[in-house]
Amino acid sequence: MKPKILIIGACGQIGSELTFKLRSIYGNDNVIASDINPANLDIAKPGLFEIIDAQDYASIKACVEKYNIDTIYLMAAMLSATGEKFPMKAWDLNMNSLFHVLNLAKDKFIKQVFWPSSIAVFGPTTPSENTPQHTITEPTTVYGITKQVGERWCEYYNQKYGVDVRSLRYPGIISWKTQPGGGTTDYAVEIYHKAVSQKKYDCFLSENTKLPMMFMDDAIKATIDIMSADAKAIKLRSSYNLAAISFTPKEVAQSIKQHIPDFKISYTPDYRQDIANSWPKSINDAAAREDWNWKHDFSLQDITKEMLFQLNKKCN
Ligand code: AKB
Repeated sequence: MKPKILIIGACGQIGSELTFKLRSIYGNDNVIASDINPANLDIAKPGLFEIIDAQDYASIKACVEKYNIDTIYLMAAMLSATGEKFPMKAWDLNMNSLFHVLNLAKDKFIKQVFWPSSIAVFGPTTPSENTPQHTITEPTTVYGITKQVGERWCEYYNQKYGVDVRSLRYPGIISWKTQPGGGTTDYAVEIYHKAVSQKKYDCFLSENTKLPMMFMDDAIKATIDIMSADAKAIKLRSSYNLAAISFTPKEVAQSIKQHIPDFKISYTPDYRQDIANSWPKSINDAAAREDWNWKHDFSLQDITKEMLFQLNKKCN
């Protein structure tokens, strides 16, 4: 039986590509895209689209009933950099939306939930290389706090109420179709756009800031794999560490120079440097690899080649 899916925040960086992929697997009629902003409607076309504010329980529930939804992917969130500017808004959006969806599952309106966590659950006291699944999580950003607390609530709803919730700690995600917004890892997308349009980029992180990263295709594969895995295989109901590669701004600039030799990079670190400094450099995702056979495909070289190819095609 095919799931009947609602994606909340379907027009964001990950939501837009997830919508496209899920529709290609389950059909346009089985995947309802929703977003708070009607101006984003085009991103979700062709297919069913609803305007939903992730903080409005009544409108999520009405949509679930209208389409007999059994699965929700909650992709709406305020990310790390914007969250530092609007701490209470980040808290309200990230927590209220999670509770709405978990409560719909607890009350048996839906059967399954996907909720993204992040490497932002970690903080300066976490071991920063090969960060283990179970370790110190003392985040110093509001976004990280919402993700850390959210993980606890996911596990709680699973253990107390049997909610089938699944979650991944995404690293920085690199994509060419939709730009990210408000994150600390956004530089790793901007750099490719600027390389193609201006052959230069002023990076808001310093040259040796190493962070865990992943190509969008790998992130979508991981999301769909964890959601379609046998429930018994999903042993962690908080959130799984998920890794692909790690690199610094200098390393990504070098990989771009192999294709655009006159590309120039400069560095003007801003408030996002402190956030990046508090996050791990690399992640140990052995649990995901063991429990549901996670495996990434894209190296930095593969990502650079694909990003430059696709962005050049878009520009011409
Ligand atoms: C951010 O930079 O805030 C996000 C994340 C790592 O969760 N991309």
